[in-house]
Amino acid sequence: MLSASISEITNLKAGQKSSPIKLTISNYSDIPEEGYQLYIKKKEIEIIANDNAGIFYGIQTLLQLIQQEGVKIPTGKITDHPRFSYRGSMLDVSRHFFSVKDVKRYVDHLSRYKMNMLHLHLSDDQGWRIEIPGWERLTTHGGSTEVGGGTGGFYTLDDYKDIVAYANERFITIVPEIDMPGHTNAALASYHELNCDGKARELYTGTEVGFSTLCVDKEITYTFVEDVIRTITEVTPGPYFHIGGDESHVTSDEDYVVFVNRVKDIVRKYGKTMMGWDEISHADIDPGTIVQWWARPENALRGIEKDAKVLVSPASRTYLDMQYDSTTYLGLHWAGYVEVDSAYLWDPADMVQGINNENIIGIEAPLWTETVTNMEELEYMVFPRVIGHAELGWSDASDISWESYKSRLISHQKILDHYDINFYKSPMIPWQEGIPKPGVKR
Ligand code: TNX
Repeated sequence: MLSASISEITNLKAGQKSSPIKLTISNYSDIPEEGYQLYIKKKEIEIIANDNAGIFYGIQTLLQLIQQEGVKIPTGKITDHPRFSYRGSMLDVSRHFFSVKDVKRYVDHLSRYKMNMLHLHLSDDQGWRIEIPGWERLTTHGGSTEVGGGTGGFYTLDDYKDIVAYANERFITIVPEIDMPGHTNAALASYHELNCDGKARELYTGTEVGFSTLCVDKEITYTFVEDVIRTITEVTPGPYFHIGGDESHVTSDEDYVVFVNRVKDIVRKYGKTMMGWDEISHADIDPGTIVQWWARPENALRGIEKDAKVLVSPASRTYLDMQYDSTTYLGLHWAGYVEVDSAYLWDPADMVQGINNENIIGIEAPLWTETVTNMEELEYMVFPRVIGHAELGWSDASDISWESYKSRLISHQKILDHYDINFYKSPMIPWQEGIPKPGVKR
């Protein structure tokens, strides 16, 4: 359960008396959920917490200290806990498919920064990426391509369970998304009966958005949606199911509300909390629904009026597919350029009047993959920005400081190099050249 490298360092189990590293879970009234206290003494290190997650995060901190400082680390006490309960990233595996191995590597990256949610965008116009028994063509046909015309791919239910279990061991919850009623061309190409005109669409490998919709008037649509939601929720232990709901430009406003209202009942029937992009606040959403604010703050505010919680993902700050500057060789810039400072230097609860700490469940940084085709490119767009997003999710606003962050990023370079993570060497950060990798002899 705990990361391999720390068990190599300690080679001891929690509770073992003779260990110089003690891990203790008990009822500590002064430690909040997922929090921990780390005591570094001369001859002993102790981590205490109320839950496994807290111990895990204490270990991540200890590991970072050792990786940055070497085995001689300063003595002291660290008291730490997260600001928000939802700290995550999204990976679009539809526009370009990413293998189970790639997703696990991404999970590893996120877990080191104490993120606890990975949202998988499992379907879009360009590809359907998860097996649904009874609807095989979704994957055999709808999963057979991707942006640019590559061969795509999909996860079997066993693959998906494997990802869920791997993430769970690192205290990361998988949030599955099936985007609907728009962004559904891959499904509409696979089953003609899902189209209002009964005609199957062609597979799509371009990057336009907003041209597809499920047929809101047909009962088969809801049979389909229910099969999909039942199948996926059965293999998803986490509390959420994300229904997408963005950019349904060819669904009428009336149809959109009818559709989301019906899907809402299905999600509830299978015991999950519904999440969706901010447009879903137009529907009669239940209290506690999670509205993911990406574009329109007025949609998030409408959600709050309906007692929804807001997941903060404004494109201009959190979109990992936005270019760093005009010279970035990957990515898009419709929401502007997002350099390392603008990804980090903001407060989720101080962006829009009326979207306050108590309305916010957390922050998520999405990576859309229209232009991102492999792990190396993924890491280049994600790092170092996601480190800043992780800090915004974890630390109080009063602890956010650009000067301190900059110097901490420099010391993180060692860690990024150690794990062979490709990252953008922003000119804003005075990176150190040619640091030898730990363990590599010259
Ligand atoms: C908008 S963000 C989209 C995605 C695109 C992304 C590209 C959102 C809910 N919809 O379909 O991939 O922009 O940046």
